[in-house]
Amino acid sequence: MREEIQKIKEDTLEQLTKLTSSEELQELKVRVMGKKGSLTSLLKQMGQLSAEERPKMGQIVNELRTQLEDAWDKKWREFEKNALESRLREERIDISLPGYSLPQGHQHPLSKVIEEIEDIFMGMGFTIAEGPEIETDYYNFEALNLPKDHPARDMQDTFFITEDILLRTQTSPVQIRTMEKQRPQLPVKIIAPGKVFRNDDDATHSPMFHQVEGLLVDKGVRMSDLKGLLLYFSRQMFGESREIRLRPSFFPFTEPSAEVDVSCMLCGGAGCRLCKGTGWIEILGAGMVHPHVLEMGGYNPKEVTGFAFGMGVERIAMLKYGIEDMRLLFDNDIRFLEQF
Ligand code: 2NL
Repeated sequence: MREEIQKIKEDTLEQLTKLTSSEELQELKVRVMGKKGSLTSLLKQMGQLSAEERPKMGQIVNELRTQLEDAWDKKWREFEKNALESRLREERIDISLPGYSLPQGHQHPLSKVIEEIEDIFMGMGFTIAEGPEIETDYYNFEALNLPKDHPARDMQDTFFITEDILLRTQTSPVQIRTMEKQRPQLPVKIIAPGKVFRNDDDATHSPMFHQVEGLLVDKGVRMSDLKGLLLYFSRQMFGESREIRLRPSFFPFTEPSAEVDVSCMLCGGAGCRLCKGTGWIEILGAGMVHPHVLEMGGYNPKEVTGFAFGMGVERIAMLKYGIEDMRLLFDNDIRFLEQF
């Protein structure tokens, strides 16, 4: 029996060196220690041994068992290690290889101009207000001092959805809504950027365009505050050496009202094709908020005053980037857009 044990040991250790996979190792274990394994059947014969041989043999078999178990544990770890290493080798990534470069997009020139305007006014403590593009007659006209029979309500220009619901023709309704919401708090200091809609469409008009309006309501706000703010804005937007001038004008929602020109950014005021020889370019409309409009917003015109202004973003973008045809801003031609 001792010889048989010795043989099992030698055979097993010998076969162990020839194994190439953990599956083969598992098979070998079954062949030796499984139910019908060589060592198992040997153990079954132990009953035939004499009482004094039995414990000795038991000890030998146990030692062998421990020895074999250690051996294949070692082999098992070796296979695991090899498997891991070959996986690491196969899945290796060359991180020094440059990635595929994707074409980089960027903001639309109109978005850039809107953000630039927002940044300038936020720098002066204004917050940004937004509101619906579909409005009621009340917020778009009535509250802005344009009653139903008012001649400045050009019905041809407004997209009506029903008799009372329309696409906003300016962003002023946002400002009325903001006043309503935050009264009686002071100051109201907001800009309202966004899409507006008018029913005309030709080389110089688009049915959808963008506006930024501004509103400041507080105690003691004066026309000179408006003028100083617009001069600062013009210089930030078009260059430090710009000057502005205000020409008397009319808007139903401001009194007095003015149209604001900036000295020509192309010729500096000498006169050129862009400013049509005048040296000045109109950039926005503004004025002191009409007392009736303050009232509609929930403020007492005897206690507070305010100024407001409005500008067309497409026009500002065209002036800033020297774009001659507004339709280019809406065509989405990549050859045009790439230039910004
Ligand atoms: C222009 C002129 C302007 C306003 C917009 C305004 C808003 C409120 C009250 C008073 Cl809530 N006024 N907005 C004032 C003056 C001019 O826009 O030519 N825009 C392109």
